[in-house]
Amino acid sequence: MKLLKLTLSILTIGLFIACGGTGSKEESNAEEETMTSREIMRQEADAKENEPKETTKNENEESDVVEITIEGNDQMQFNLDEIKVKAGSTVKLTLKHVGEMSVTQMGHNWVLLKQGTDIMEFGQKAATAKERGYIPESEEGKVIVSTSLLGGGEEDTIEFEAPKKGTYDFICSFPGHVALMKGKFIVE
Ligand SMILES: [Cu+2]
Repeated sequence: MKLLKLTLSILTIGLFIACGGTGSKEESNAEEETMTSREIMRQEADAKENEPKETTKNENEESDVVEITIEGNDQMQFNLDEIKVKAGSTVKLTLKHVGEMSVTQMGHNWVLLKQGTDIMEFGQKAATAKERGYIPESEEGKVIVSTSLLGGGEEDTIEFEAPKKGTYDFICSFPGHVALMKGKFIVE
């Protein structure tokens, strides 16, 4: 390809010289510069052609993202008691506190727990960890992922890889809420 362009350049210069006349040398130089800048433009265009392919690949990867919105209200309830996702997907979960009560009265979080965790026991220990958003340090190993603790009107979005196939518990770990605010997170 380069050889062809070089040949074309030489031919062009040759043509100008053959045409003769005053200022032909300057013109041929100008033409040569044009060829060079064209070549650069061509290379840039080639580089751009490769970009959309990468974008397409990214779009395919992004199609595995599952967006979930779960709400918590002033009546100490989640609006979902079951969430199903496919194994291998990326979960983008938003917790919305749709109530009006403050975070100290009616705080909500969404905590996904590892299999085999006793949710009532977790809830009891969580109640003592106010300064840590009710995720006690001693129980951190049992948490797959959690949102921040929210008051009325607030929301938080977290993104995580779905754990391996199976059924998991999710809860709100605010004191006293686990009894009502809980559900199953199913990876299939
Ligand atoms: Cu709650």
